[in-house]
Amino acid sequence: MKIGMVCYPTFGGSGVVATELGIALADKGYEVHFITYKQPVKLELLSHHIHFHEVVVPQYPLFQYQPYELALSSKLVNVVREHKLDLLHVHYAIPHAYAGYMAKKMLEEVGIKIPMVTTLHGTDITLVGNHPFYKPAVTFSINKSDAVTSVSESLKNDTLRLFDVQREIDVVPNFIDLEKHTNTFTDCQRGMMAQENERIITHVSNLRPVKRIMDVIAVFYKIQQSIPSKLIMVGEGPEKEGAEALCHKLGIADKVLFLGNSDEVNKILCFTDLFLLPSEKESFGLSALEAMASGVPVVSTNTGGLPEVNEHGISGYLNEIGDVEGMAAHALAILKDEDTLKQFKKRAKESATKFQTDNIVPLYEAVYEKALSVA
Ligand code: GMT
Repeated sequence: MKIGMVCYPTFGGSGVVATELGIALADKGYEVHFITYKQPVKLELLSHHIHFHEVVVPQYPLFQYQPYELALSSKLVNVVREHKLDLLHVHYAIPHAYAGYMAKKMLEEVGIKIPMVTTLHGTDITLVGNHPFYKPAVTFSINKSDAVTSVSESLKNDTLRLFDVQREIDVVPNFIDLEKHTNTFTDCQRGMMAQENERIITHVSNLRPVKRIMDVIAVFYKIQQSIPSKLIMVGEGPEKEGAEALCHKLGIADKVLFLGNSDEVNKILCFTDLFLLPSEKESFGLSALEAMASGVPVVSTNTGGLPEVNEHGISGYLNEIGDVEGMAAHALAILKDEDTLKQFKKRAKESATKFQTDNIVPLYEAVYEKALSVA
């Protein structure tokens, strides 16, 4: 089967999932064509099973906003025709499902029928897509997809609650290649980051307001009052400056390292003792799963799909949004002694196994079969 994969090529979770899915499908013999404006960050190896087609948007001074959807739908038409694709899989509804539907309609004009699968990732439903400016177009393109998947039960429920959706939604959770996250490094180079007696706490995200970055700093502030520790902040985003300022104000700037975007998150997780994710909204929490796969317990909020990933009292703990005291108390409960920490690390890894690639990719294959049969 030849699949056109449409996604955001940047560090966001939806692009990572699309890329990992494309790679896993190519390993199974599918021909996968990524169609996006830049080569996806995690797509290192192009092979005869993996192709990349760049969507170029020519700049024209008349346009205040350059029409990316138009360029994408035209590119989709051309790639589908040239490479005889069988199916389109678009990740993140805005504007990919809309552009995909336009491409489908244009292809119908020349006698080509191609099904479109839309995967909803989170903010395309809960934050951006729900805005009245976008809602009619998002509702329309979800309803016009031949199959729709969401990355958690919680996101499925949000979609049905917030949108007038007539389509069935299949839940296909995000997944992880456990081998990549198995600590094969003999030396995690922990010494580069912290003293022997210090615990290492990590947060990875796009540092947007929805991640509640100030709560990360506030929770860490309380942890370091009881246990010698360091905080590693990975990612770039609009909250970074404010978070750095807060660290200075609290007098903990020397204990917090802002590393920026990194494609070596696995190495950082290798020496991490605890992962913090105090998000306001999180449809799944791929970064929490990545931490768990590396044997790192997670203290997170109980929002959205997080309870489907982080098992309370097993892989870590869940707290109400904004409950800084509770998150700090749970972090200290995990970090208090070697034995407890060891138990949580072991169980975090075990909890991650149900999301391993081999368990989840067949669910997408079944969705593809279903879309092909209804289109
Ligand atoms: O975390 C983000 O804001 C990025 C966003 C994306 O679309 O790339 O993440 C969403 O999709 C991820 C992959 O499915 C999920 O793991 C994240 O929970 C989800 N983010 C939110 O719902 C805020």
